[in-house]
Amino acid sequence: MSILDIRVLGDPVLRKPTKRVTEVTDELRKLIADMFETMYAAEGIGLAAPQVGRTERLAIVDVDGARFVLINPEVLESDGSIVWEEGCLSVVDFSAEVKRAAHVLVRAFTPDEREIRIEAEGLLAVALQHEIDHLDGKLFIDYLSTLKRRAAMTKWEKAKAEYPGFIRKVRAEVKGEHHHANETEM
Ligand code: K1U
Ligand code: ZN
Repeated sequence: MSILDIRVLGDPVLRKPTKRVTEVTDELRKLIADMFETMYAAEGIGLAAPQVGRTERLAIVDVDGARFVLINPEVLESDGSIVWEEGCLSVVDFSAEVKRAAHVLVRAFTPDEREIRIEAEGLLAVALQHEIDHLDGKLFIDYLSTLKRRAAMTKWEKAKAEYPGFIRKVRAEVKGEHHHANETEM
């Protein structure tokens, strides 16, 4: 398995609608395994294919051990509203409150091509909506007021120099590792 580079705000791939998956190939299974490794290394609870530069309608989530691979997911039903402080692995060092549906019913396919329906509330509902938005080229900052969005973009203008080519490198976390000043990083 490999840790993939994460694409950050400004990369056009994050704004492209994705293409439905028509066949689960070995290459797609490898992508799913790599996405899990990347998500865990980045300490996320979800990851969508465009975030690793891909155009398939595919995302993964793991909220408190509720782990799902979502192939061609769609929200079938939604109701109520909930406000949650969201972050995004592609919008580094920024979080904001977003209003979403409180309950969702999501339909998706698994890698063994079974149809699943996920009824969710709380953080799982928020994460599912966040990931499905990624597959439609939408980011959580799109929901912010003009003022808050401008503040986010101003912060990002300064930070983006750290991500040449809109690429965020994710390092594997090594257990028991300590960082010391003047130590050479390999
Ligand atoms: O798609 C992504 O960018 C992943 C994103 C999903 C998400 C988190 C919180 C609310 C909505 C969607 C993240 O995992 S960001 C990491 C993070 O902020 C977080 C990690 C653990 C618990 C809660 C949030
Ligand atoms: Zn995100």
